[in-house]
Amino acid sequence: MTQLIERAKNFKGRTALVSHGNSYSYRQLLQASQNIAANLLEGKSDLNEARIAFLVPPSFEYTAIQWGIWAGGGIAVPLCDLHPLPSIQYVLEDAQADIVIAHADYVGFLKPLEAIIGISVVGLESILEESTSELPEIDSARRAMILYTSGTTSKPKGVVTTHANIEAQITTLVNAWEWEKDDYILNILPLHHVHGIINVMSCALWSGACCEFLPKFDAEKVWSIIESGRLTLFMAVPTIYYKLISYWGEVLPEQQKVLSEAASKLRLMVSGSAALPVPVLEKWKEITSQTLLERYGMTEIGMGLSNSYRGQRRPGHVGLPLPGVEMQLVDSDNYVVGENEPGEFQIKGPSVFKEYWRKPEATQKAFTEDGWFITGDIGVLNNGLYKILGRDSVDIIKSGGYKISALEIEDVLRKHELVDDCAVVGLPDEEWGEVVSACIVPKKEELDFELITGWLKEQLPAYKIPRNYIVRKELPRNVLGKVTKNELKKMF
Ligand code: MCA
Ligand code: AMP
Repeated sequence: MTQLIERAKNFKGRTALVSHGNSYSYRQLLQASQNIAANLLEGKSDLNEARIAFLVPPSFEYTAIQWGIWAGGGIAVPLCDLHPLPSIQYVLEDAQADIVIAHADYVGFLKPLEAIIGISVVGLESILEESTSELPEIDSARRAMILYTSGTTSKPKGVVTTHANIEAQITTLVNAWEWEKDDYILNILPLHHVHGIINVMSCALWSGACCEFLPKFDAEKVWSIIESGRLTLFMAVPTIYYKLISYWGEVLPEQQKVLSEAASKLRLMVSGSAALPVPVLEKWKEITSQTLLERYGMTEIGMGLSNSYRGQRRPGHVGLPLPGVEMQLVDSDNYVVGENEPGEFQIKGPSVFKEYWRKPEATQKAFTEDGWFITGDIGVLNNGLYKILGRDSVDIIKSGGYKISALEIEDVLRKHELVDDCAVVGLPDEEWGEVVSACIVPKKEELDFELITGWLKEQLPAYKIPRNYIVRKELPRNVLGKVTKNELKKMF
């Protein structure tokens, strides 16, 4: 049994999750996950790290499936409900998953994959049926989860974490942010990324606290839950704070007072996944009296740096390494830099992932010879706290907290019959952080962007679709023929 599941036995009578208006105790969660494990095992003694994918919106059932896979010895591969079929197919094939568990809303959507890639689509109801089985002993060094994240290659890579990695990612946050069993958090984030899975849901469950799911972000609903007074903690990406501020700006002054008062009562509000613009931090403080705690993390490492829970939270900074996280900043020759000198973050510690799934070369390239994970993020130590300055690659875009590979979008766009060539960049944006933008060299004079957008939506999730287009006869290139993306950004 993994530690996270084992600990739940201490909290059996407490509420673990609130989902679709129903409350579920830790006892119910344990029971449901044991049924699922037994149904997955089908008489076998261990799933032996079989990849079990699942397409289930954030809910009690989502968590029970994750725990059921872990209890049976499998590797959990959560899928994104915003992704079109080709993106899902890519993940299922790459992960070599044998089965995909689907919420009723997605069974029909996934069914064609049974014929295309030979996977079995299993309905949620059947996997939840009562069943019993002996459960295997799970060594914490075993693989537990694969999350797909974009990088400097076109296609997303599967980041493999072990149970020990996940436990380290959880415990460092539980300690640093002083989680306790009476905490109550709202999850509005997708559950195929670390932010929602670890920082929100798993930290709550580790602590015996309660996590309520709101499967789709909606500013009005979030404010009304804040107003109810039941939350003690809230965590989100900067875009969400921006949207909450916009909503607050539109309500009547009496209502603003009520919302502000309610938000001021939470014990902690955290921002991360992308740079928190200082004006957003300041406006949030003005309307809620809360100084957002900004932290820095990555799918491959969990959380690395954090401003202090009790001490200083400096705007525009991400604080110091969390307990258990070793961090160094190095120059391009891999020498550690001094204070005020920019360098690249490298991270070591028990929270750092095991490998990219079936990509030994990419895994090797991601670490230095002495075992530091190379993040690709550039930062500086400024007056005792770290600040993120940017990334080493223009091909990585952060929009709404999602990490997006420009190369992936370019590869898809080039397949369109009207596109001769293209280049994709992220343009700065107050609300989204960056917005995906494309320069197209057309095959013919006329380009219909609506048509291209519609076509792209069949291949890529909405957050990867370009919002701005320009058309040029050729792309700006340097003497080596490489597209000069910083030049290109100025052309928009
Ligand atoms: C959606 N829209 C966008 C974008 N996304 N426009 C520009 N750029 C975008 N990125 C448009 C839609 O097309 C639509 O337009 C309108 O916005 C509303 O779309 P919808 O999907 O309803 O948006 P939303 O639900 O309001 O989404 C905003 C969101 C979401 C809640 C901020 O992006 C989100 O959940 N982000 C969090 C992602 C996350 O968890 N990242 C963590 C990974 P129209 O109305 O015209 O059709 S990073 C991580 O885990 C590391 C470890 C870390 O450090 O945390
Ligand atoms: P992901 O690959 O989706 O896990 O995204 C990780 C990336 O998000 C990091 O490598 C950073 O570039 C970015 N990131 C996360 N937190 C912050 C932050 N507080 N400030 C700036 N960038 C951040």
